[in-house]
Amino acid sequence: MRGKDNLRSAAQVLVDQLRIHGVQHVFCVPGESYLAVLDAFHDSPLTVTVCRQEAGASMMAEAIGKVSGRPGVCFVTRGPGATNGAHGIHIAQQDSSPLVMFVGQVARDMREREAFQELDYRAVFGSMTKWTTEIDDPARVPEIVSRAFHTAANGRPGPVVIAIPEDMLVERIAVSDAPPYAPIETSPGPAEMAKFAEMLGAARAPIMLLGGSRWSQEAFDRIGRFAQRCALPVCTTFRRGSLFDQMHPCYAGDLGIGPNPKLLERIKSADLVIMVGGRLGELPSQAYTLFDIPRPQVPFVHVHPGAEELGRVYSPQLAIHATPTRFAAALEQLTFTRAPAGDAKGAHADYLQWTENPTAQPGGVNLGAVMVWLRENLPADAILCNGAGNYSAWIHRFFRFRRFASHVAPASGSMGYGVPAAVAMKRLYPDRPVVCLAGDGDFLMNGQEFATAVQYDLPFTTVIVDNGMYGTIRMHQEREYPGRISATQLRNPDFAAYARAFGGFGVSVERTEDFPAAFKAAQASGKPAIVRLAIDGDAITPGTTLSKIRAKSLADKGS
Ligand SMILES: Cc1ncc(C[n+]2csc(CCOP(=O)(O)OP(=O)(O)O)c2C)c(N)n1
Ligand SMILES: [Mg+2]
Repeated sequence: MRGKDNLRSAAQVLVDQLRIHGVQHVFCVPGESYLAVLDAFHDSPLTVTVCRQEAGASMMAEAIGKVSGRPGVCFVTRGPGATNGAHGIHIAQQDSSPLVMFVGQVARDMREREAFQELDYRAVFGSMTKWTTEIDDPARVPEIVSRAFHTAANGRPGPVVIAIPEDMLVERIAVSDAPPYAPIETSPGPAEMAKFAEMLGAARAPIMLLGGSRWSQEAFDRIGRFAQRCALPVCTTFRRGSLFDQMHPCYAGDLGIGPNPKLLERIKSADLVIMVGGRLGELPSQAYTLFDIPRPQVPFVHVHPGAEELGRVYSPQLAIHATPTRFAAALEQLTFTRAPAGDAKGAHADYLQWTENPTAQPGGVNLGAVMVWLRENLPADAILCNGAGNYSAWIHRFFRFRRFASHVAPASGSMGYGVPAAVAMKRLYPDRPVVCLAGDGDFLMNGQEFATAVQYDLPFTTVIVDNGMYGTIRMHQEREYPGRISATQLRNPDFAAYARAFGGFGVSVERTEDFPAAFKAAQASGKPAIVRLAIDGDAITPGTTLSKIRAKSLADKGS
């Protein structure tokens, strides 16, 4: 909007620029350091979600970037707002998600005095972002915002931080808008694809691993068709389960924490490993034990949109610098002189067997049975969000994702992600069912965003897996220091009452057979809801119990 002088404030230019770059949602916690932007929101068509803590705001923006491939946007105030917001920045970095975070900054003439809440953002965020900058000259707002969107979204996506001094924001200027940014796709060359066809045609036990970002529904469909054509087993890497239809006849399973031992055997005995989109980081590489570094013992093809990631840890026989979307498109054209012959059938049978039935668990509620009920009763377009904790092992093992981007969870292993991600998903897709799964520790890291869900009438259901502890760490404790419980016990609030106090629906479940009715009641309430599950602390993973881990460790240490 222009004033009487026919000029716009830098804040107005900035907000106009967001619209031009296709932004619909911004997430924020307000601050006096960027009042002029808040004012520009007033007249803009942007949908603003005001949050309760900046970690929630930055995670919501990251979740939008993760599922859409377009930069999510959040605004936080200087100093403490910025450091709270760091949480989403780190996730965007590790998960390769495009994110632009704007941070209010002290006035330009006060800088370097350690003015109120002043920070040097280039120093603070320098190692966590693709780019951190500060806008000194209002005339450069269009240029810098344009660069931020290109930088965040292209190559290997990631976070960008832009500090905006408060006096700069109110300056009135005549400046032209920059055009919308466009994602830059990199395609594999004919020589790389010919080599790929030759390697795949020669392989007798190939396997494809999917991960990273820069995917699309179309790429998801194309990889599915290609896998079928080549009988190629395909597995997904940690927290990327919805890059492939898990009931596809070629789906081999989830390569994350606690994978199917048969899947690990299959990968170890493969004669060709193809990693598409991801980095083969610590979790999918099973703490860097699966393959030799730098040259894997097995022919290795790495397809990645960031040239700097190719050869970073693993030196591939064939490096393909391409986005997964373009690589998937190129696969459709691929011809073979020798037909590939993978064991997709065997791989999928192993997957089905590993995930079919919940394992026996101590206590009244079997989380495996809950996951099986959810997979059988949620529609395919449902979105599942979660954070970190051992409870998520049951999701990875028993839930079956069927649609692209239907799982929104941090590959970075960050707790507190599920509720903000669910808020963002319900903002983005009001008509799709959204379910959040959270541990009791995990939930209370950003559980205050339940208030945001109530404020904007976002009816999603949060299932809280309440085992009264930071279970993951207790598990590690029992393995390393058996019987010496330290700082892992939790005394929890009444989570159902918490939901009601916020204006939502709350119910507590003590037995597996009561879960379906409780979940249905939560959904029927039409409100943000919490279904709290009382979980026996001994039920620590789908495969073993806490007491068995302790007993084994004591026996090992005694011997
Ligand atoms: C932000 C953050 N802080 C700490 C950790 C370390 N950590 C990983 S899992 C975990 C415990 C999770 O507890 P809970 O959510 O109750 O799930 P549970 O393991 O009990 O199922 C902790 C503290 C982390 N991953 N992220
Ligand atoms: Mg717990």
